[in-house]
Amino acid sequence: MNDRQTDHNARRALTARFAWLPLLTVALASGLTHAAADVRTEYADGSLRGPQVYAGEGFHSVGLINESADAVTFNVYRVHEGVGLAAFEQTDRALQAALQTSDSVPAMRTFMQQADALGGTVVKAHDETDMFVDLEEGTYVVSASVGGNDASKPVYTSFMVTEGGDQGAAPEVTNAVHLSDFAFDFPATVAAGENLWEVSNTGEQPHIAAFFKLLPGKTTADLEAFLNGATDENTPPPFDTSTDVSVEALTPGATVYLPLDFSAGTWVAVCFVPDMNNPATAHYMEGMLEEFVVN
Ligand SMILES: [Cu+2]
Repeated sequence: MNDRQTDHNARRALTARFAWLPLLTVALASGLTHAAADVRTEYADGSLRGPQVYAGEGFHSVGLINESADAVTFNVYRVHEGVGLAAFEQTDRALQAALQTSDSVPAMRTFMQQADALGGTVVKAHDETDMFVDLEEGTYVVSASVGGNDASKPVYTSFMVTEGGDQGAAPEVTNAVHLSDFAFDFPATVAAGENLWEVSNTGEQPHIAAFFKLLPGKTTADLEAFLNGATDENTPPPFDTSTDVSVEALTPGATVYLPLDFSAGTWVAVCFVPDMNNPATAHYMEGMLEEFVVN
């Protein structure tokens, strides 16, 4: 990436996209009515609150509630047995810091030894996103980072999942996409509006999906040139910087059900995770960059 100042806000927005955990926004249609989520986590006044225990394995809704006036990035993690919460938070903070450097692979490997990343998203100010997670007995952590670009200082809450209660079934969806090494398989055309998506990581590395809506007349090649720093410093971003949609990190084998809201237009899905076997290369350079049309 180059350091040239194109448009400050656009650059700032773009910088946020280069970390694979603290990404972006799912722009949920406002005015949606939410059934109360099974597990409600709430960000307000700089801290994140949630239940300490949830009784119920299987698929359950995790409410990502943002009471603040800023966009907040939420991530959900399952912590491996024997890993303390303090150790996990230290590992996650170290990863967030490492993602801003050119060699984040050691921090990624440490993270993957300690926890699974189960997805997440950015929630707009004063909004809520409910995602469905396949809960198992064990310890879960939810993190929240303001603005998606202050990833070194997430706040956390954790809860234990115990047996009993409802055994949740997977929700029915009409949209599904797989994240593999190194490709997406989005349908060629997608219906506009908010839809629940089943997103699965079928690869052996962590993946994300950041979405860029191309401006009229711009192409995927224009986006690639911009992402690679190959465009002139006076060239504005070829995408709409006001419509952020993303799926946060999923570790191999993880599946999340997440509402995504695409407006009509041409979109490009991009994965910025560095190749763990080739750290100088991001997944999007190896095939995880795919265009699809929304109408
Ligand atoms: Cu990837």
